[in-house]
Amino acid sequence: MTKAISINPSDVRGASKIESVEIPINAYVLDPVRETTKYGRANLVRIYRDMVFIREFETMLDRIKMEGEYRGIKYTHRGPAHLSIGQEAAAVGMAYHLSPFDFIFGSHRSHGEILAKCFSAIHQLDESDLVETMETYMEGDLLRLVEQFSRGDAKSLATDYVLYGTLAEIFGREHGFNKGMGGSMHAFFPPFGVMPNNAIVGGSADIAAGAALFKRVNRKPGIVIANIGDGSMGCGPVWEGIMFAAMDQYRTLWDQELGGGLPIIFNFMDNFYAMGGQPMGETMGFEILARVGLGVNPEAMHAERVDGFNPLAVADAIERKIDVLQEGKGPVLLDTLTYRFSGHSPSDASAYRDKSEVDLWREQDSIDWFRDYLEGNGHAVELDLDAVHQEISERLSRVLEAAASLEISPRVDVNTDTIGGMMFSNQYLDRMADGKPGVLIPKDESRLKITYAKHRFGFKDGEPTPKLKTLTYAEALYEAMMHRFYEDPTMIAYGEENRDWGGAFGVYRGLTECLPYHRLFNSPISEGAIVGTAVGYAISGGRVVAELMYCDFMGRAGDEIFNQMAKWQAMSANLLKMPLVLRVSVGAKYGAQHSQDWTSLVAHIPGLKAMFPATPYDAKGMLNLALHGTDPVVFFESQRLYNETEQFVESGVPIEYYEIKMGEPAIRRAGKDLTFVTLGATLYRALEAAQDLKKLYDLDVEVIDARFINPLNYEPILKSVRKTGRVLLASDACERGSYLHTLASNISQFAFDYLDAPVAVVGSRNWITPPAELEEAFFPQKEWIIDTVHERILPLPGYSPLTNQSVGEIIRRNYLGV
Ligand SMILES: Cc1ncc(C[n+]2csc(CCOP(=O)(O)OP(=O)(O)O)c2C)c(N)n1
Ligand SMILES: [Mg+2]
Repeated sequence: MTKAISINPSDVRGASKIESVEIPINAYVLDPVRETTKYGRANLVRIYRDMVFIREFETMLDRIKMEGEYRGIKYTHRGPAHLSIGQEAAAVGMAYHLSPFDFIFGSHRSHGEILAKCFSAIHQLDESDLVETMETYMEGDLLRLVEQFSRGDAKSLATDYVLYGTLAEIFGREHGFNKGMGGSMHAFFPPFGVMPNNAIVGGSADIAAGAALFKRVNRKPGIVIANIGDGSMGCGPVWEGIMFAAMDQYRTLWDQELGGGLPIIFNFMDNFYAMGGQPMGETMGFEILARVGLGVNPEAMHAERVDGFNPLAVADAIERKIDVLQEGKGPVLLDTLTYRFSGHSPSDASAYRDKSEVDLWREQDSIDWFRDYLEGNGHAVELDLDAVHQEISERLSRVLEAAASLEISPRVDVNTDTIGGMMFSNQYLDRMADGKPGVLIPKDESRLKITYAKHRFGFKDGEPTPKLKTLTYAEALYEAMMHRFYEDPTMIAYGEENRDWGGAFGVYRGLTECLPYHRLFNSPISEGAIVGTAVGYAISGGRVVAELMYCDFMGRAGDEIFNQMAKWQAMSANLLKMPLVLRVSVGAKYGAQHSQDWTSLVAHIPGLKAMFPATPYDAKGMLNLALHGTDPVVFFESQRLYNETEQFVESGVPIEYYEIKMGEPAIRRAGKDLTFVTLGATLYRALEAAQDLKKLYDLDVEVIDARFINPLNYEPILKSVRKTGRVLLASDACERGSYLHTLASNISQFAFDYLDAPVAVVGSRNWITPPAELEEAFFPQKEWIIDTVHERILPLPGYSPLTNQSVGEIIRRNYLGV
C-alpha cells in the first residue's frame, strides 16, 4: 500500500514563516465570588483538608526518617522517602477535576499525588462502589486489616485504607498497595486511577503516553496525566514520549471516531530543582519550561505555566485542558510551578540552596495562604480548620501505628519464593478484552491466501522446494501475527516502518491491508518510546507488539526494556499484566552497530521471558505462544533466517494454530558422542559441523536448539549430556559474558559426574562486528566449532585445526581484553 499523504513540492517549497502561538504564564485570576459559586464551601475546605493530609503525611515520614518517631510512635524506615512538602497545592489541584477512571502516573516524589488522586476518587465514588473496590482489591485482605483500626463510614474507611495502603507500601509490608514490592518510589493503586510511579527520572512520560494510546485505541473514557519533574525535561524518554504523543497521524490518518490526539497531559511539577541541579538557568536552556511546547506542534501543546502554589489555578488549568483533550487536541504540556521545602530526600541538607530562598517560598506557603483565603472569604473559621488538622494527625497516628507494627503488618514471606511467584503472571488469554477485532477485510481475503498455498516444508522427495513457493520464517511470523490480530481486539503493533513498508524486513507484508491505522502504525524513530508506550499500553490492559528494527537499537530503549517492561508485573505484586511482545531483529552484514546478538543482556535481567526461534516452524509456534501469554517477551529474530524454509519438521509448518511448549529446547539431530547446543542462527553452522564430524570422524553429534533463553528447561540438555559426556555451546553473541556461559556453568555443575571433557563455549569474537566482507572472522563458523571440539573436547585423529581455539589462545585474548 502506498502512503495516504502525498507531498507536493509546490506546497512545501514556497517561502513563508512560522508564527508561534502565545503561551500563557500564571494566567489564573483569583475571583473568590466565582470560586464560591463554582466549588462551594465544602469542596473548598476539602481542598484544604487534602493539602494538609499530604503535608502531615510527608511530615510524619520526615520525622520517622530523621528522628525515628512521630507523635510518640517509633519506627525505623530503611528505604527512601522523597518528600513533597511544599508541593501539596499542585497535587491537590491536579487531582480535583479528575474522575476515578482518569489515570495519573508519577515520579519518585509522588506520595502527595497518590493521596490527592485517591481522595478525589473517594469523594466522587459512592459508598457501595468504594466498598466493592476495597473488597475486591487483594481479595479484601487489605480491607480486613484496615478494619482493625479504622472507624466511621465507608468514606472514612476508604480514607484510612488509602493512607494505610500507601504507608504500608512505603514500609514494604504485605498489605501495602503493592504487597511492599514497589515501596516509596513505585507505590500505586489502579482502582482509583493511580498508575505506576517511577524511580527512573522521566520514566513515566512514555509509559503514560502508552496508557493514553490504550484509551484512544480501545475507546476508553478519561485522560492520562504524566506527573514528572522539571529535571526530567532533559531526559530522552520524555522527549520521545512527547513526540510519540504528538504524532499528526492521530488526526490525519486514524479514524476520527476514535477521538483524535492522545488524551495526555505532560504535567511538569516544576520545583526548580533536580536534586542539586537547577533546570532553569543552569542545566536547561528553556528559561520557562512551558516554552518547550513551541517546538512540538503548531498548538505548542496548548502549553501553559500554572501557579502551583494556588490549588484553584491548577484545578482550573486541568479542567480546561481536559476539554482540550476531549476535543481530540492533545497532547498538552503543563508547567506547574511549585517548590519543595523538604530536601530532595531526608538526608539532603539542602546545602546547595540558600536558606533565604526557602524562607521566601515558605512565606508564601500554599497551605497558609489557602487557609487565609478560606477564612478571609468566610468559608471557614479558625476552629474548623484546627479541627481538620487535629483529625488528620489522629488518623495518621492510627495508620502509622498499624503500618509500623510487624504483628499487624507483616512483610511477604521471602522463604516461600513469594517474590519468585510474582515475577511472571504465567497466564494465557486469547484476548485481553471482549469485542470484535477491528479489521478491514475478512481473514480469508488476506495474504494468508498466498502463504497457505505455499509448500510448508523445504524439501519434497529429497529435493529442496523452490524458495519463492515455500513458506519462510518471515511468513511464519506473519501468520502468527494474523492469528492474534483477528482474535484479540486490543492487539496493536507498531514500530518504525511497520505499516506501509510492511516492517523493514517484510514480516508485516499484508497486514496493512487488513488493519486500520490504530492497530498497525509507524512510530517516530524513538526506540525508547516504542517500548515505553508499549509498556503503558500493556499495563493498561491491552496486548501489544512493539518492534525494534535491529537488536543493536535495544541500547536506545535500555531503560524501557530493562527497568520498565521487565519490572512492573512484579513491582505491582502481579496486579498488572504485561502482554507485551518486543520483536527484536538480530542483524548481520551491516557492521558494528547493526549486527549484534544481545540475547545475553536480556538473559541477565529478571522479569523478561526471552525466545529466539531458528526455524519457520518455531517462528510461528513460538510467536503464537508469546502472543497468547500475559508476560513480557523479548522475541529475537534473525535477519539471516527470514528467508529460511522449514528443514526439520517434515509435516511442515501447520496452517492451523499451534504453540511450542514454553522453555522447551528442540533436538535437531540425534547423536550419542557429543552434544552441541545452539541459540539462534548458529544452529545451521553447528549442523554443518555435525555433518562433517560424522563424515570424517564417524562421530554422532546431538544438536540441540535451545530456542528459549528464559524460561528454559535444562532437562533435555542434561539428558543429552549425560548420554554423550561432551558438550559445546555456540551462538552469535560475543563470547565474553555470553548467556551460553551461564548454560555452560550450570551444565558443568548439574552433569559434572557425566562429563568426559570440559564444557566449551563458542561465541563471536570480542570485537566490533567488521564489514560484511570480513564477517566470517567475527561470527562462529563451522570450522571454529570443529576446531574447538579438537582443541578442547575430543582430539580428532590426524586433524589440523584451521583456527586457534586453544585454551592458551583464549587466555591470551582475555589478557588483551579482546
Ligand atoms: C534516569 C535517572 N537519572 C538520575 C536519577 C537520580 N535522581 C533521582 S531524582 C533526581 C532529580 C529529579 O529532578 P526532577 O525531575 O526535577 O524531580 P524532583 O526531584 O524535583 O521532584 C535525580 C537526578 C534517577 N533516579 N533516574
Ligand atoms: Mg524538580
